[in-house]
Amino acid sequence: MNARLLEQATLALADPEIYRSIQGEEERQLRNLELIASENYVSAAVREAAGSVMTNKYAEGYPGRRYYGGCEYVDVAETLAVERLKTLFGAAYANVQPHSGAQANMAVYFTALQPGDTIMGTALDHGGHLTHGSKVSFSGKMYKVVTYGVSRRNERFDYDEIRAIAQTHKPKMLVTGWSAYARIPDWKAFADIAHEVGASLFADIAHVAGLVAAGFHPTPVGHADYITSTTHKTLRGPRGGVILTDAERGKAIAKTVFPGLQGGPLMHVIAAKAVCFGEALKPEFKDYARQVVANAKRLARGLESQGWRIVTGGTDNHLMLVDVSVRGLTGKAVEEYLDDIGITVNKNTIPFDKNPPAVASGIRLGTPAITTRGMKEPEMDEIAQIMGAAMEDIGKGLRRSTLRSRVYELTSAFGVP
Ligand code: DSN
Repeated sequence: MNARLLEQATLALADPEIYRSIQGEEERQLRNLELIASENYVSAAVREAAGSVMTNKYAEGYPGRRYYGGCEYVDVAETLAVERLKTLFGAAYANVQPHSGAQANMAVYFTALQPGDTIMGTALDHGGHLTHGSKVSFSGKMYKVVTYGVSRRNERFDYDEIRAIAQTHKPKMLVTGWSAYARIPDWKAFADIAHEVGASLFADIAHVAGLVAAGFHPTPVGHADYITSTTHKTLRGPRGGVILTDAERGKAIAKTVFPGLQGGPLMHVIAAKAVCFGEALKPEFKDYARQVVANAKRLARGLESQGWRIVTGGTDNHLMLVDVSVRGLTGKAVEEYLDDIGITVNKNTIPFDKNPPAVASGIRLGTPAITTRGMKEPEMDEIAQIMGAAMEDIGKGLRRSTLRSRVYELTSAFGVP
């Protein structure tokens, strides 16, 4: 019996309810078309490291400076993770301990700001993230928040508008990086604006990190003072966060992460992050990232050719926002219909949305997961056709079973790692 089957058999006997829930999720991931822009499928090697015995080990501190004995092997894993990450992005300092992207962002704020300072981040409905100053997040509770968004003219950033807001409010930090912005940002323009008003520039590249690492998206390294990312989106690693900065700021970041915010690092996740960074350094990862972007462009064109409006008119990265309000639909209704035929997406507000987030006028689509399965341009055309037909069928429900079969036919032809 191979190791995976043996492990599954052990869990099935020890805890059949959890075993069944994991089996169900595994089947869902195989059967469904995963178009959530922030999700991906990790390799078996990443999964193995994340499920390894390193979960048993306490290792408060940093390699060579731990508060526990027996850290010689976890030190190897963390050092490899740090060095590979520095190489991947060309950064002087890397911290791989944050448990999540939100905690990485918190560490940046706690390092660079005092409570009550002003931060300037993108509004949530313009592609920002909760931790960039939303009032329901710690970031909106602890700091004064000024928001900026995209221009009404073309739904893209207008650097003169952003500069004017920064000059009026003089934030201590300009927050960039987006969960739903499909265009290339001008990192130098953001850095100039921030530095002109005495702010530091923070770039949260969680979404595009894999594309940046592979050279298919401009890097904020050299422009931003602090950079954070998650490791599980386009980077295709385990769930977690990382921070990049220069050597001087790195000393303060290290203290904020531990002991400031966290206790023991998740060494099994750090080992899996190291595996992910090793994979991202290989030439095959460039091919993957190139195809992610090509697939997104093709899918956007396919939907557009059927009369659906893509916010900003297309995409330069791995995601797109489809404005479904042009045909009187809501993001919520589209998400529900697509879920029912095996296509997983999320409803998403679009810039200047008239609907609240729980209803939304758009859906967000991304190609990282389906590209990992090996899908290419012909499959993007088929997905666009299926989605177009599905959205036409909302409120009628005449084509559900045919469309479900077409989705199943597609996913049956492409395995998952
Ligand atoms: N929740 C993530 C996303 O879906 O974009 C951002 O952290």
